[in-house]
Amino acid sequence: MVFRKLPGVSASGMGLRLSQKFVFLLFLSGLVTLCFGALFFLPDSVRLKRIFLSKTESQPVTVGSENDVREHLKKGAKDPEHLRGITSAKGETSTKLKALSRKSSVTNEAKTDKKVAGGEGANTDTSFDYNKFQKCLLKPHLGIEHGKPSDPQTLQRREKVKEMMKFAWDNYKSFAWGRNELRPLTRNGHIGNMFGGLRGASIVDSLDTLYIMGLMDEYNDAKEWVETSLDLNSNGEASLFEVNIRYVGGLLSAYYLTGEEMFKRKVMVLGEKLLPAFNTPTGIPRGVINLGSWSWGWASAGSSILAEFGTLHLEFVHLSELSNNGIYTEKVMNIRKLLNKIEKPHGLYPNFLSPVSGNWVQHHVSIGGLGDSFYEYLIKSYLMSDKTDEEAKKMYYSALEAIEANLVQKSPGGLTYMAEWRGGILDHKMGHLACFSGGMVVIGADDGAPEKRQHYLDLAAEITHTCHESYSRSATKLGPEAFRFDGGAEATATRLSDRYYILRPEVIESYMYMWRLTHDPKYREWGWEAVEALEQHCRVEAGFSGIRDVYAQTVSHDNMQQSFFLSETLKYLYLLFSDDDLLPLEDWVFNTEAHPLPVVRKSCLQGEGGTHDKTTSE
Ligand code: DMJ
Repeated sequence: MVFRKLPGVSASGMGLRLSQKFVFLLFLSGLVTLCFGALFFLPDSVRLKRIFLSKTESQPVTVGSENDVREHLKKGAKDPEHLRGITSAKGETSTKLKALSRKSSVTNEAKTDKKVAGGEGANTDTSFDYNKFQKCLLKPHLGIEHGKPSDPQTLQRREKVKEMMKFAWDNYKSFAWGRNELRPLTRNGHIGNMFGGLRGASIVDSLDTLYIMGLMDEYNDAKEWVETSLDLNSNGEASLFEVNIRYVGGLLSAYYLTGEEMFKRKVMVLGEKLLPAFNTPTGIPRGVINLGSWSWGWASAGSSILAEFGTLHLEFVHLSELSNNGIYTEKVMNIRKLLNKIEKPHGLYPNFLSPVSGNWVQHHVSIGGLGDSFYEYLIKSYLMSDKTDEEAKKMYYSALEAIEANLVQKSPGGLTYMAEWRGGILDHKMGHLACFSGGMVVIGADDGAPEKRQHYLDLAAEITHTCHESYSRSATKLGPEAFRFDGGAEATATRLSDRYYILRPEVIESYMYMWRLTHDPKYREWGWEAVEALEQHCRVEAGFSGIRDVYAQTVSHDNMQQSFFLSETLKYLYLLFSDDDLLPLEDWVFNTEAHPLPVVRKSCLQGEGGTHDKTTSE
């Protein structure tokens, strides 16, 4: 910059007066601060940013199931937030928590580094009283005779589902043991990049399913592998969401069902490794976390996904329960605090939020992928709190009201569906993932306004019916990844890329809840149709595989037995054909990967405890 000599200004001292020098210096320092601040908003790929804001992690991994919509991260979602100024919503709590979690994580890593296969013995408070917990349940968790149905046809169907689980498991064990998932056509294992080096996703996801089905030899093999071979000292980039719902959820539920202390120790170690993800200016966690090294990570300003940071609450509350350390609950309550405070377009929650500024990044709203389990966790947080979490309840019913006002549609053929919303414009499409919402609406039907109870039951039934139609209108009787209601389509996929089925559970999940809450036999029939279709089209010689086109008469397999098939699809089918006293809904909520977590009865747990021995079937 060139400074010209101004008339009347002394040439001495670079030609500037003291006050002018001061203004100039002020201007200069402002400029430097601005430039430095702007670095945070540059894309991660810009060299300058890497030089000045070096961090320990590398590029984000792809998250979500292989074909999951969360794949948008892989495509590098454009982040308009980069262009905005920082309006940090970070409150006092998150600053305090940042300091706390930094300390605890470092300490834990130092401890776990010295240990083998899982680093047991990390920050675990062993004071959790498992016997007392059991006494606080209202009913025995496995019911009378493990929920065995009295009617022979239902029993036979349940046995069939158990056989499917054993077949899926045995093949995983033979060809992919210790890997994350089975590739049934090539008979080998798949590791993928969602779990940051963690292995055995199918084992951890299967523990509770094997246990409730009474497949005890298989359960014991799974338990032994977790004990001896589940190495939590991995060092890769993982999806916080996927690790939480599958590993944390799977281990928590294995502990609560069996009382095996080893599961608790493992989950405590893993829980601590997730805490650094929350070290962002807002406390909204980033989607990707390096499990191996503690890092700030927040210089990476990509947006966080509603369904990911909104799907931690159930597991984190239980991590606090078991460790007697409030940090986990504080982390998720901080997320909720921000979501409550932020303005919501038409009362809706968009799918992307900047963890740096705490602002929405795009106005895309969906009950399917990217949004789905956030809504699920609101109502389940309320139910899991023994109906004491009034804030979750309020958020859930207001969100549902906004969804009904803006997204729920009726097709010309009379099918109710939940469209997607893009800045006020409706996309008349429903994803398979959105089909969980029949189950969600029905479990919340009783606790809304009394005059709305019947309305919610009807809405849940209509959505479940629509999702069933998406199955029955295909050649295979399995549903596509997404189906549309425009251009003459009614619950069918119009794009080639939406025609696949990857063994997803959501439609069957809604059948299970609808059955439990209405006992309308059609839900069991619909579930059985799905079993027959799975057997006919997805069962191959060495396991189960997804298919590429549900409308094709001759199927083409995708060579992947997803871990959620064992954890969710088969578990929900088994429950559908069991009596209601197997994992009664009064005592258990299922996380979004179908891992049962118990209702937290604070007053009972802190008081004398329940009076009944719930350890054995009554
Ligand atoms: C599962 O991992 C979970 O249900 C998740 O919430 C959504 N996607 C898969 C199953 O489709």
